[in-house]
Amino acid sequence: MPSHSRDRGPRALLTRLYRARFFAYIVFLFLIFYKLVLLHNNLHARYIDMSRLDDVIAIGSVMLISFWVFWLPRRGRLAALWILDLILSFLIFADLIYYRYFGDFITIPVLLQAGQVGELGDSIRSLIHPSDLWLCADLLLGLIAGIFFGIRRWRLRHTLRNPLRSGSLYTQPRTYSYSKKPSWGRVLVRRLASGLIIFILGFAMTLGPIRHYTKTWAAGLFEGGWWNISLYNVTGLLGFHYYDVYRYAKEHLGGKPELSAEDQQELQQWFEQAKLGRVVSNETFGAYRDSNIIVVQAEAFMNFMIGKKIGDQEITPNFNRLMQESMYYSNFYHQTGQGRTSDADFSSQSSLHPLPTGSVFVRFPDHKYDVLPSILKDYGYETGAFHAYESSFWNRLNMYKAMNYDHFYSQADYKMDEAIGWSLGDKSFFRQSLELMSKETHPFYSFLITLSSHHPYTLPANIQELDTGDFKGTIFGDYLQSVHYVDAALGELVEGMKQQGIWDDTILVFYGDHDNSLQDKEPYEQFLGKSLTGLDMSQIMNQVPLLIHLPDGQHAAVYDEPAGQLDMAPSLLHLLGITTKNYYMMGNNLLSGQERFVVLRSGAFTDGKLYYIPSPDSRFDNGSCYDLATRKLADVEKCRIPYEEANKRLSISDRVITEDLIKWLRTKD
Ligand code: GP9
Ligand code: MN
Repeated sequence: MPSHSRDRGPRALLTRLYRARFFAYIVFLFLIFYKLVLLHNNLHARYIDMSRLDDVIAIGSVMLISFWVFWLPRRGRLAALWILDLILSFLIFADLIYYRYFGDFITIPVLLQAGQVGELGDSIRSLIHPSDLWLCADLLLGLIAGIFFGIRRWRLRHTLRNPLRSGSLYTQPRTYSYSKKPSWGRVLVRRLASGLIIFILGFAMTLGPIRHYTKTWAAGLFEGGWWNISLYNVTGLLGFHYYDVYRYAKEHLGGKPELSAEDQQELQQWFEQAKLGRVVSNETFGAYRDSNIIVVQAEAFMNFMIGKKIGDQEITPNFNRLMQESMYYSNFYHQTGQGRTSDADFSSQSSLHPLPTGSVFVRFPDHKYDVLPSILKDYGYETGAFHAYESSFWNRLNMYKAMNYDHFYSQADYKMDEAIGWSLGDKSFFRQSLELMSKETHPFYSFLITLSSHHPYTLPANIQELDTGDFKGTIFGDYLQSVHYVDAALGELVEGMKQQGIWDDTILVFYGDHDNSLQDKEPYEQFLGKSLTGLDMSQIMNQVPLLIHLPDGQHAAVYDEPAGQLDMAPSLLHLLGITTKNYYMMGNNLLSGQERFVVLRSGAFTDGKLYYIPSPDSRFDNGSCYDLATRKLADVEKCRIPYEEANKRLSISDRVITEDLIKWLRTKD
């Protein structure tokens, strides 16, 4: 036994704690748990409260990742705990920042596209709050303590070795009884056993409650996997990351899952049924055969400010004017997930849902899809994608090749004569894109992706033309300012098309890719001058505008029925007279006159009468089922049948993408 009898006072206490086997470990557990709670309280996720069982999962999951430190000698163990603390704190911090922007957690596929983080520099800086510094306070203390004990140890050794020179003869009595030092064998067994016990405890504390959840209210959650927030609600943050690693490994390292005969039949039946509603021959079918098509996918361009004014200035005067001679879909939804811009692109071109995690562009660019550019190329179109940014972003270079575009004009093809935000301003981007298009043969299909209204929405002062009034100096004001600029660029694009003589034989499509990531309700209430319900906010954040201008300005009207990004490809093909009966698409044909059902990636859906918002705990009956006629909550049972259809669609789409099923389905045609 060490003879501590003479050691009293805070220094001695510190030394004893330092030597105690479990003390540092318990402090470590407590710190990481505290940080997980800190993160959780910062999420402001609706419905999610941390219960006692969630606390057990959180502590258990920390034990699962740290049990092995007991296999190390004491100093190694302390160093390992500090390093683990560093890594986990960084993970929590990264998740926090990511959540503030995307409302989601980082996953392996997202990390695979992490090359993009550099470009998000300004956005990231604006998302860090000073209070986040608490996440690293203990690391600093740990470092100071490490240095303190290091120096102390060095001095003690020095003194023991050289008592006279150090002049500290009386330090010698601070001795320990080394004679009773336990044998190596015993030390080893003790270390192994401690680690093992922590592992078993951690395992039981993590998986026990999760198993309980999945046997009760979270049944089917892991099979569906359509929303990471629901998973987090069950597994906690670390559990979510373990599961994400497992899911990724299973998907990419294991063999392809076998499609059962039953699944095959269900899949084929679903697509057959979808065809019946989509493939119709009416007066609009082929009415614009061989027209050129220009599709503009506008960055973070939402629907709530369409037709609205600030002071006496319209936010989107050009869009509003164009609306008079176009088909405007006032209840059009973006259906994106983590893949943001690339998801909007994927869904609009392929008429499939994006994936619950990561971007299809990054994860499965090599799989087979029935996409607009490839189909139109088969029908004699010259096809091009235009985006004045790095060609590798969102893995576009690879994906666009796979989508069969004839050209992909990226940053290197543009003259940087109007620097805004990440790249070239949209006005110059449109002007130069029109020049590039003028070299193409007719008919052509051009897909343009804008960038000037990207988060954090700061425009150079000399091009700010909107007086944002009370919103001046806020990010919401900057957002309005930037969409006002994009709207002006749209006006110039229309003028440019007229000057180039293509206005009368080109279908112009304009839609927003996704929301602006500004989730605080207050500025929307202030801007719209009314208080907003959960339903209002959900629609605001999920609706983007869709405008289709036909060459002769026909069918101009406001269309209120719901629609979504998946509907673009089948609708355009219909107008061109290209049947979609041989394609595997899941969206609606907006011109078929059929009732429409729109499913969002979160599992929310609407048929125009009902609007369902899922609960993060993924329990159907905890979701909110709204009656759109009264805009009041209805009996959730009213949403049950469409809820099942929505989940079926999402899971069919996921299987088609991840298992490369279009290739297989073709062999059955
Ligand atoms: C960059 C642009 C932005 O190329 O597509 O992507 P986002 O951050 O909106 O997904
Ligand atoms: Mn985007």
